[in-house]
Formats: sequence, C-alpha cells, structure tokens
Amino acid sequence: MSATHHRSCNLCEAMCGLVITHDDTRVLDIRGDKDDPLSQGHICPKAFALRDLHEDGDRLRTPLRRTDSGWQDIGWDEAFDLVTSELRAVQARHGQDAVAVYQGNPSVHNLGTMLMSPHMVRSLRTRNRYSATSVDQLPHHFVGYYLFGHQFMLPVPDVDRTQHMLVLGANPIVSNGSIMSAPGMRRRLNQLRERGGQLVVVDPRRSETAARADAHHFIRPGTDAMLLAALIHRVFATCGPRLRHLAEHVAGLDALAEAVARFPAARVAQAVGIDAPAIEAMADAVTAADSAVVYGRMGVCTAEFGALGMWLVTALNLVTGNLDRPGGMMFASPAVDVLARTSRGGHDRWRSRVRDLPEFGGELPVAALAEEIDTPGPGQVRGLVTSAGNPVLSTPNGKRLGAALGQLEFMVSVDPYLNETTRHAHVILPPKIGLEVPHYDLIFHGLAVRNTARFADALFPGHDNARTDAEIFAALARRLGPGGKVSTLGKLERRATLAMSPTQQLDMALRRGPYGKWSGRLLRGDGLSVALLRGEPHGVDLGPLRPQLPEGIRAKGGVLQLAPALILRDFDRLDTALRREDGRARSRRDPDPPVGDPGRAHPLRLIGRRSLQDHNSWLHNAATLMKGRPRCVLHMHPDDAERRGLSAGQRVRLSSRVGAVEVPVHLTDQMMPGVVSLPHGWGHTADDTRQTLASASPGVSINDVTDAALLDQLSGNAALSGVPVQVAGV
Ligand SMILES: Nc1nc2c(c(=O)[nH]1)N[C@H]1C(S)=C(S)[C@@H](COP(=O)(O)OP(=O)(O)OC[C@H]3O[C@@H](n4cnc5c(=O)[nH]c(N)nc54)[C@H](O)[C@@H]3O)O[C@H]1N2
Ligand SMILES: Nc1nc2c(c(=O)[nH]1)N[C@H]1C(S)=C(S)[C@@H](COP(=O)(O)OP(=O)(O)OC[C@H]3O[C@@H](n4cnc5c(=O)[nH]c(N)nc54)[C@H](O)[C@@H]3O)O[C@H]1N2
Ligand code: SF4
Ligand SMILES: [Mo]
Repeated sequence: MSATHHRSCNLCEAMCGLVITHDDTRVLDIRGDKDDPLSQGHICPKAFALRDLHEDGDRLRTPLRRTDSGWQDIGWDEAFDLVTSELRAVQARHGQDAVAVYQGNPSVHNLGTMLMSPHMVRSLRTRNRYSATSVDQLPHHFVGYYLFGHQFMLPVPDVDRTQHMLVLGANPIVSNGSIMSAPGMRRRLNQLRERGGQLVVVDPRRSETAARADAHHFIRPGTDAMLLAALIHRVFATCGPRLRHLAEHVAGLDALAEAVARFPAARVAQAVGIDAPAIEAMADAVTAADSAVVYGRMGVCTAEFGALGMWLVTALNLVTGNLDRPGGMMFASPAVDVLARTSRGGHDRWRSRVRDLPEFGGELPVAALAEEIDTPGPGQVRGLVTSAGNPVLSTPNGKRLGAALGQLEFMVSVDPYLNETTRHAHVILPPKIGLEVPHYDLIFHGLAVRNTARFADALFPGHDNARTDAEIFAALARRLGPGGKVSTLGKLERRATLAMSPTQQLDMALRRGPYGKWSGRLLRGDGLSVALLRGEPHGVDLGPLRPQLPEGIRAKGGVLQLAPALILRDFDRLDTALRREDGRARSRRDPDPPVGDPGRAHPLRLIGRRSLQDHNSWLHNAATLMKGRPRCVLHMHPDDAERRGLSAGQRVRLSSRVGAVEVPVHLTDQMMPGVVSLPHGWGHTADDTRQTLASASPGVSINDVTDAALLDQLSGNAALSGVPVQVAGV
C-alpha cells in the first residue's frame, strides 16, 4: 500500500518542498512539491539521495567502540556511560579546555541537533569549540555582530523583486543559494531577466551562474575586498551616498569614504584583474537601477579579507540605498524568532593557545584545530567530540588534522557513517537521519527570500532501538550534568528542556513567535503552532520580505556604525596586500621571476567548485549521485596547460606549501588564466571506513593542499580560495 508524505528537503539551505511516495519501509518516488510557496516544485538531483541514505546498508545502526581487534557493537547505555566517563577523565587529567568540540554543517539542518546539542556542549565548559562556520560563513556573522548588533542578523537578497543583481563569489544555480535560501535560482534569475533586470557575476570561473549573466568578470582570487572598496569609492565619487529611511541611523560615512579613497578603480584594476572602466561601470549599474542588490558568498568569505569583503558588500548595499528595501538586501521575518532565542555574539573574549587567534561567537577558527591537538604543552587538546562533520576532508590541511586525531586520548563522533574523520573516534554514536526524524528549518526560514514555515513529522520509524541526534545529545547532557555552577531555577529549566522533544520545543517557539498562537497576531483565524503546520503539508506562506529597520537594529543606540576602528585598521592590511598583488602582477608578466619570489614556486591560484551531484563530503555513498563521469578533476585554462606541456585528461600533481595531490586535469576556458579549480569533499579512504561506493571513487582532497596558515586575520575564517599552488605533469 503506498501513501504520500510531504516535507522539505533538509540537505541544503534551499528547503525544497518534496512529495514522497512510500510504502511501510521504502521510498517509492520523490518529486518536487508544486504547492510549496518557496520552492514551487523545484528539486535537485540530491533530493533522491534521501532515498539512498534511507536504504544505505553502510549506514551505522548501533554504537561502535574501537578495540584492538576492530570495531565492536555496543549498547546505547554502555556507550553513553563510556563517553561521559572518558570525556570527564580527559578533563580531570588535563583541564576543561582539553576536550574540544567540532560541529559540522548538517547540524544546522537538523532540528534536534540545533535544540539539544547546545546543552551537551555547555556541559563540557570548554573554550575549544569549533565548527564548519569558520570554513564558510563566519564573515557574515562578523558583519551581523558589528554592524547590526547580532551575529545572526544576516540580510538576504530580495531576488524576486530586484532589478539588478551583482553576485560575487557565489554560484547559486548549483548551490541553490547560501545565506539566501532560494530554491530554483534558474527560474528566479530568468524572471529577473524577463522583467528587464540585469545579472552581473564576478567569479574567477565562468560558473553555471556566470554563464547566464548579462555580464561576467573574471577576478583574481582573494581580491574581492579591493574591488568592493573601488565600487564604493565610485559611488561616493559619482552620486554620493543615498541612505533613504536609514539616514538618521548611520554613522561613519565620512570615515568610510576616506578609507575607500585609497582604492580607486584605476589603482586596484591590475591586482583584481578587471579594468578600471569595467569596475566603474559595475558600480554605475548598481546606482542606476531602480533597485539593486549586491550579494557575496563563499568566494568573498573564504579569503584573506573575508570579513572586510562582506563588510563592504553590506556597505555597498547601504550607501546605494538598497539595504532593507524591496528589491535590495532585506531581512527575513521567520516564524521562530531566532534572534530573541540566541546570544548576540561576542568577539576576542579568548584566544587560541598556539596561534593566538581570537574567538568569535564562542568558537575558535577551525584552521587552528590540528595545531591545538598536535602541539604539546599546557592546554593541549586531548579529547574531541565531533558531530555531523568531516573536518579531515573539509578543513584546511586536513591531512595534518587526520594525523592529529590519531593522537587523541579520547574521541567520540555523533555520525551515521564510518568515514575519514570518525574512523579516528574511540566511540561512534550513529543517529537516525533524514526521513527518520521530524523536520523544521529553524535557521534557514530566517535566511530565505520569502517568509514561509513548514514542518514534517518523521516518515519512517528508523531501525529498532535507533536514537535521534536529539536523544543522543540529551542523554549525554543528562549524564554530564551542567558542568559548573547553575542556579536552582537554571537546573529546573535545563531538566525540563532535556525532557521535551524537539517537536514540543518547536511548538512552544512557534506559538511565542511573531505569527504564533500566543503572540496576539492571527493568521487565517489561527496562529502558528505545530498542530497548524501539520494541517498545512505544503507549508504556510507568510509573504514577501518586509522592511525591518531602523526598529530592528540591535547595535548600540540603534545606529549602524559603518566604519568602526577594527574595520578601518583592516584597510591598512588591504593596502599592504594591494601592493603585494601589484608586485605579483609584475612578476606574472616576467616569465622567469627571481628566485625567492613567492610567485615562482606557486604561481597559480587554487579555488573550489561545487557540482549538482555532490554535497560537501558526505553524499558519495549515494548510488543515484555516483553515476556519470568522475567529478574530482582539476580545471585549468588551456594556456596554463600549454605553458606546462600538459594535455587534456592527463594526471597532474597539484602542490602547495603544505601538500600535494595527483588528479586528472580538464582543460577549459571557463577558468581564468592563472587559476585552477578542484571540488572539495573528496579524498575518501577505503582503509578502515565503511562506505563502499565512496571508496570505489575516492578522488583526492583539496584540503590536503589548502593551507591552515592562510586565514582572514580579522574574523579567523579560513582562506580556502586563492591558495598559491603549482601544477606539473606526473
Ligand atoms: N550542489 C551543491 N550545493 C551546495 C553544496 C554542495 O556541496 N553541492 N554545499 C552547500 C554549502 S555547505 C554551501 S556553504 C553553499 C555555498 O554556496 P555558494 O557560495 O553559491 O557556492 P560555491 O559553489 O562554493 O560558489 C563560490 C563561487 O565563488 C567562486 N570563487 C572562488 N574564489 C573566488 C574569489 O576569490 N572571488 C570571487 N568573486 N569568486 C570566487 C567560485 O568559482 C564559485 O563559483 O552551497 C550549498 N549548496
Ligand atoms: N576547500 C574547501 N573546503 C571546504 C569548502 C570549500 O568550498 N572548499 N566548503 C566548506 C563548507 S561551506 C562547509 S559547510 C564544510 C562542510 O564541512 P563538514 O560539516 O565538516 O563536512 P560535511 O562534508 O558536511 O560532513 C557532514 C557529516 O555529517 C554527517 N551527517 C549527515 N547528516 C547528519 C545528521 O543528521 N546527524 C549527524 N549527527 N550527522 C550527520 C555525515 O555523515 C558527514 O560525516 O566544508 C567546508 N570545506
Ligand atoms: S536544492 Fe536539492 S538538496 Fe537543496 S533542498 Fe532542494 S532538493 Fe534538497
Ligand atoms: Mo557551507
């Protein structure tokens, strides 16, 4: 007997509505839900991986313990007791900070993890907290914190109403948007063109998005902040700032104008690789449009000036009058008020032991994790919890991290797979995932281009005796206890929360939220609650993005400080980098740069690449996605290949300061000359992992070549883009 189940896909940020046909145990079909108000039927190939994940025989079903004779199944209670006593033992021997925590990307796509893991992490009371944030979107939080007054105040492009979109370092046609949940970007961008709008893309690769743009400019990796400074400079020099309704609420315009005065188009042109008239035209197109939005993502963030770059993206939207305005950069109004429920953040309240890198939002840069484990001395990390992450493949110099994990006294991983990271654990706790858990997007409804809300109960019960992430974290948090002084009221609250299911907690949050049953605002005669959402299987439409400022500003005095001291100081660092880039540009013209010139050993710049069939490191065991040609291939411009005597398809050695890998090369003029591209998330090992398909097509890890020493000094985000490399035939 078949039935249908409706839910949104939890794999990426797009939240596509799905209609799943199933019987008692199996998925029969997965389609896009045409009635979903956000995704309107869109779906990508990865959605079918939900079925593969459900059926995957390699997925772990019971807790595993590593012993001298291999992995051994153990019971849940035994596993929880063991983990608790081992973690506390490491802390007793070496201090509280000796246990580190790493939380990976699927954490934010998992309701239970979002609600329950903070209790367990708090129990540990460690300053060594890490996550995928610092190889990804940390600069966005940095801007949220310093400009708007809350680390989670992240504006999103009002893509459905804009007349001009300037995209830097994002490929939303493939990624379906990030910090911009926008399923079906192809349709949305077509509609932009149909209503007479324009799309301009800045990317060192003619990406799938760039290929559909009205204009595409190659940019030298890592130089976006220079370009953005020049764009703002041009705005000030031509029409001047237009602040509209925010005029009374902005400070620091003169200081910003002075700071960007050092970066006119003519000065940055050579370093960024775009000529001055084109830079000026890019700025003029933004100011001339009825509405415009400048959107920067991975390419801007994961660079040496990630935070300054994102700051300038936001500043450019602001000074052109496009912040908080339909068709510009706006804030979502989600049904669960995440801002009210979370800390506004913090910066530099403590630093990492080895490299003295500042904390942000309670976390240290993950680029520092390996050295914190493998550098001896007081405060050394000796124990680790990983959850929903694969940092050996996803963080810079992952090989060093992999080796470091082998030295830990105790490691536990909450993960459904035995992979390149979890194989180092002493205990693995495998949760139910995907279709086996209830789903509501706590985070991404707040980053979506339209306000909607959608909830689904679990479709399948999961394996006998299996646990959810929420149950795992609650069990550990209970056993670990609060880990320090807590008031009696605090203790009661903690106990009550740990006893509630994620769905119950969500229900309370929805009811108290801006559209909730208990908030006084009525929706269709009734306020939002889980019960209401259960009766709306396609989700509820809460309308287009609405202006929120100045009331919504959380920064001190309700004022947006455009040029705080730490931003102004970073312009000096940018200036130094610009001089260095100019030097490099000169040595690029010189076919034989002098010995000792960094351009000589590693003259190329390495960037990443995403594909529609991949999702970071963890869907390479999904049968539907592993069809077709090999995807872990280095892309290179034919001229760069010719200079090195390389031919299409040949194996090459890609090397950097820290490591080297061998991959096949694909020649394409989609690449900017001087830049090569390799996807991340590959480099699977058959050795001691249990992923049959992934081991059969392992690929190599780009993060064996990326360099943990390269990071944005301001935010601590890893500079994964623009790594200096060399390529040679093997
Ligand atoms: N299919 C698929 N979708 C995904 C994912 C996936 O793995 N596969 N991952 C998800 C995740 S976790 C995230 S965070 C999002 C990311 O979403 P996006 O940010 O849209 O994803 P990327 O494809 O990494 O896009 C980065 C673009 O920046 C370009 N770039 C690289 N360096 C530079 C530079 O220095 N300057 C500029 N201007 N451009 C540069 C790259 O060529 C690339 O086209 O995607 C999500 N969606
Ligand atoms: N060079 C380079 N490196 C990059 C990037 C890049 O563009 N270039 N992109 C970066 C980005 S944007 C990101 S987000 C990171 C991702 O980095 P990570 O988050 O560290 O890695 P993932 O590959 O997403 O691994 C996800 C893990 O979670 C497990 N998992 C999946 N679902 C669940 C669940 O529901 N519960 C639990 N407990 N576990 C689950 C999977 O089995 C897998 O082991 O990689 C980053 N690394
Ligand atoms: S774009 Fe694909 S992976 Fe992302 S939510 Fe939609 S169907 Fe899922
Ligand atoms: Mo990400």
